[in-house]
Amino acid sequence: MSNPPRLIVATRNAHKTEEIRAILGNRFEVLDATAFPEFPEIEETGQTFLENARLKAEGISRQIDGWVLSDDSGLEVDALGGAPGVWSSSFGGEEGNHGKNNERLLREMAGKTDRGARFRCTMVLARDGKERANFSGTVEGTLVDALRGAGGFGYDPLFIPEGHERTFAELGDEVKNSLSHRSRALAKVTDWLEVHF
Ligand code: ITT
Repeated sequence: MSNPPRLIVATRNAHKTEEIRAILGNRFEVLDATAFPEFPEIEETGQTFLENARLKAEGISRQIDGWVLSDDSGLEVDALGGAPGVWSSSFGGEEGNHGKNNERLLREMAGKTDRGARFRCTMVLARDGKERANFSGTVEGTLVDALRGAGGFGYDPLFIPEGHERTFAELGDEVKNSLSHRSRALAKVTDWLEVHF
């Protein structure tokens, strides 16, 4: 049997890679920054998920040969006018500190009756420094007023997806990966790759 095709995920967030690996199963060999010492640091200077996803996919694929997939994602909260959005990973003041991010979200949502929110994920596929296609996926839901559950990452302990009563962190990986923003974007990626790979 031949080896599955390689997909290089333009991320340093191990949780994203784990989810992408779990969703794709054995259809692709999924690698990320940990497999490449030369993985460049990409500054996310974009104002939208798509701009940042482009910067990551094109930047990494300029340095590394093969199909590169980026994931720019975040939480949009209705009562906060769509914040934290593209700034989700540093909302609490420190890049990638999920505890501080959740503390700030709880603080800003205290007493708010509109609890609507969605996760959004935008993915870009690139090769040789150029975008080849982009995709996105969302999942609607509501925010709870205290952390619930130990699974997932980021804002998962505060987010109940539509049609459920438990947070992503309580529902666990299998349920999350069956309906998340990431899995919805990834379904479009795999459809595209089946035609173009
Ligand atoms: P890379 O840029 O290296 O991929 P990152 O974590 O900085 O990693 P983003 O800039 O896309 O990635 O920010 C994503 C943030 O959005 C992440 O840190 C979480 O705060 C939030 N987020 C995205 N997807 C999530 C999910 O499935 N569950 C919970 N929070 C999520």
